Amino acid sequence: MELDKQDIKKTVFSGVQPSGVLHLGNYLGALSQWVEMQNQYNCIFCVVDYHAITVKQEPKELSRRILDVVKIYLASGINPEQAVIFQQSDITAHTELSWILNCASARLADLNKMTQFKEKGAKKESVSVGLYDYPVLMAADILLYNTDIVPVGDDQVQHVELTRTLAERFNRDYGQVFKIPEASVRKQGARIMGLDDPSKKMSKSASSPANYIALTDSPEMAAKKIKRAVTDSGSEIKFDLKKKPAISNLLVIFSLLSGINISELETNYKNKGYGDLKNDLAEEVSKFLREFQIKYNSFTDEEVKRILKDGADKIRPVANETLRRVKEKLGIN
Ligand code: AQP
Repeated sequence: MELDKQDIKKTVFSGVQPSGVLHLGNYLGALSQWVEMQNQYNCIFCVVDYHAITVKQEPKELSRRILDVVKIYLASGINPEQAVIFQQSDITAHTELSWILNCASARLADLNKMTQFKEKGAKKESVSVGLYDYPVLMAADILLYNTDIVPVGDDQVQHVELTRTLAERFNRDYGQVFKIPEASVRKQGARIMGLDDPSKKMSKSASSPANYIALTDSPEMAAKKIKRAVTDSGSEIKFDLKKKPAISNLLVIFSLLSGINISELETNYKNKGYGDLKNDLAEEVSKFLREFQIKYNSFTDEEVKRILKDGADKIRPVANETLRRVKEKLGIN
């Protein structure tokens, strides 16, 4: 029987590093998109712990955070009955394929172009080789599962582009193995900016907690952070990324959480000031966090460990089969 094209679901793969507390940027830029996709696609969501160790982590904290990231996935609405959730280090094919891509596809010139390394590396006195090489591991993560779509925030688009380059180069030089994936970036929310500095993205490794709203911040703390967020000169509430980057960022967060589009928000705040916008947004964020955290706190560590084990057991054969085909092409199977 011939399969109808409609019946073949596309595969979606994405992940988050357990490198700190997840924030609204992670949720609005990535996780909320994953939730929408799980009904339509074959979804695989990973906790990318090997990426987190590219910078020094405190071991006890890291193992705690791995479980917490899964709880965040679940609280965001990812359903483990629909989507596979697993821990990267549970499947050895990731590091094996990464090494192979390092040798067979990746070039220093490719990695030298990665802007995220330049930004992250610049802040540190000593930089690990892993931090430099992490886009190749990310390519391995994606390519192992014959991924079609990679939902990410816009800071990761360059890494998905590199993944395409490495896959195309391997297919050309050794024979067809890899599917060529595409990044999927939200029109709105692809880059939520820091509350303390709208020229930098909201980031879990930001030096000041005033930069982000953590998904585990108390609603009261989050409200305070919104009220203290930097604003722009002038008083008009208008979406204008160039002239009003801070207010535009607050409007994007407000719009995504409330479902009210930005032009409607501009109209609603026509004769009002920044303080009014911040008060209402603080309330919206607090309401979101209250509901989110009830769900987050309802999952036990035992449940999470079972979900991770089941996820890895289910998906490991797909990764191993891709790796087998790669090794065969290289003559090392
Ligand atoms: N500010 C952001 N706006 C929109 N999307 C964002 N993402 C991250 N920050 C924003 C997206 O969230 C997903 C998971 O990111 P990650 O944990 O893999 O690492 P990252 O992109 O490096 O995120 P952070 O918060 O900046 O972490 P650190 O500080 O540890 O590097 C990705 O899809 C990302 O695009």
